[in-house]
Amino acid sequence: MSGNTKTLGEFIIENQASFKYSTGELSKLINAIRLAAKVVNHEVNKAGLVDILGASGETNVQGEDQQKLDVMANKKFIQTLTNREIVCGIASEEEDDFISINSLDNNHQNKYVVLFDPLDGSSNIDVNVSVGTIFSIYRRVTPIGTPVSIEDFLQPGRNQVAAGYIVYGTSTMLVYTTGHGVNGFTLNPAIGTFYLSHPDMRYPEDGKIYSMNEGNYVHFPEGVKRYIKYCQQEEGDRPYTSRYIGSLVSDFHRNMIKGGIYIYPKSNAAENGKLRLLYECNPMAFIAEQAGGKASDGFTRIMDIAPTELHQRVPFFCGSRNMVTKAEEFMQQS
Ligand code: P6P
Repeated sequence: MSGNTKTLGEFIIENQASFKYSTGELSKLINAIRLAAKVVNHEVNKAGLVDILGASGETNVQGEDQQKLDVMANKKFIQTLTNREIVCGIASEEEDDFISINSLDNNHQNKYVVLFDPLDGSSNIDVNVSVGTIFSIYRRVTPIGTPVSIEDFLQPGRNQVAAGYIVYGTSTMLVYTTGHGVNGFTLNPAIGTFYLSHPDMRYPEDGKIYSMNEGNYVHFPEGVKRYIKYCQQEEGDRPYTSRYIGSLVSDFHRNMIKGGIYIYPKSNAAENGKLRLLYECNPMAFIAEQAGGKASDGFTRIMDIAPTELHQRVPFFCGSRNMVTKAEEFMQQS
């Protein structure tokens, strides 16, 4: 990094005035996530060297085998967020229920709830493919001074005050928004500092990449099948290229840089799709929209969906605005 490249810490201070709530609070939140990201990054990068690979022998609320790194990442994010005197509640893909966090004065004065998927794409860990952390931040809606409750977590995505992801790839990046655009920071592991490497990230309006697990083709809704055939037709700038890493953060990140669409639809095997609304779809939708992209369930804007339960799943269409609109047209025909 050149000497004048801005660090994440400098960026937060420069921009905290634009955060519509107490300026210091955003810094504390992002700094907690920054610290946890560095620790998880260290563990992910050395996973092949120590016996941390493989399942921990436990399963999470989704019934999925928990990889040991999942468990470590979950604990690390909970620990760093708990220590910051700003969070009153945490929800995680790896926790059955939300966790209530009281303030040091025991008067429940903390104002924010954080929801996260600590290590998304964890099935890729053993094969050395990039994985990621996804986080979503809201202000509580129940009265300060009372314990946090489920209503504080079941807010529509449009209420988010911040959202982001960390992608542990060929380099480790932290990408986030507070509602004023999207900025990407790359970690210099030699000194443990994130530098502003991708200022004002924009989703190209069009793209030529479509990302989905076509192995489920026979189970897809007719509209998705028709959209896939549209992508494969010899016409104009088509056929498009199919790219699917099997790690949402990685597929999303590539598509935001190059242009593209990610689709995880419902199917006969997954009646609401696979991705979770609160800590995968909403934060990625916030980032996508802030970068000029689009995110829906094929019919309804993701961030307008009223959540009903902590781990609910929704179909997910996300990416370049014009590609998502075209896919929605096929969905609305069926
Ligand atoms: P499938 C990882 O488990 C994940 O939640 C996303 O990161 C990824 O895009 C998707 O599921 C992969 O699911 O069914 O294609 O293996």
